[in-house]
Amino acid sequence: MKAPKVAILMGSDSDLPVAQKAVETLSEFEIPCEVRVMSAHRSPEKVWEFAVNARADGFAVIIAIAGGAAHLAGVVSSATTLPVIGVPVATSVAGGLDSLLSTSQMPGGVPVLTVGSNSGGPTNAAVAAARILALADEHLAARLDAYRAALAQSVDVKDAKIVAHFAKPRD
Ligand code: RP5
Repeated sequence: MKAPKVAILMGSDSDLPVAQKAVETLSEFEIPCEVRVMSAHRSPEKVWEFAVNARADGFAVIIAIAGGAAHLAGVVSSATTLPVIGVPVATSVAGGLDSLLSTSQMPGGVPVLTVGSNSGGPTNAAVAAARILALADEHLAARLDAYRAALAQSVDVKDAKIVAHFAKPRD
């Protein structure tokens, strides 16, 4: 059986810097992904066709990245039963509040699991996708344990530096 893939959909190629972070995190976990551009407004037929066929095409999780009137994740979720993770792209409107609300405020029964529009958003989308896949993959679950331990260690390193800094004798 082929490894399940994660789809990373962007509403526009201007979302690429955000998508790139999700791609990097997925590759840390060696999770195969496919990155595509399709727009809920500019190419709705393409979005629908992709979402309707996504499960049969071997995708297990869909990450949808869009900004402004960010309806991509919601439209995808309406056409599939796969888990859909929405990444709102930061905009000039209150830091991306438009994207956040239009991604997250879905009607009951059509979920979009929404991450933040901050720099951690795309990373968290990828880690969340890894956690979903790890439900049926012990090796991936072990990688997630190691990832979590590495996060804690990175905080310890920062803590040690700060402690050393303030322990210096002052003039
Ligand atoms: C959304 O509109 C895209 O996801 C992007 O975040 C935003 C702007 O798109 P472009 O005008 O840069 O193509 O659909």
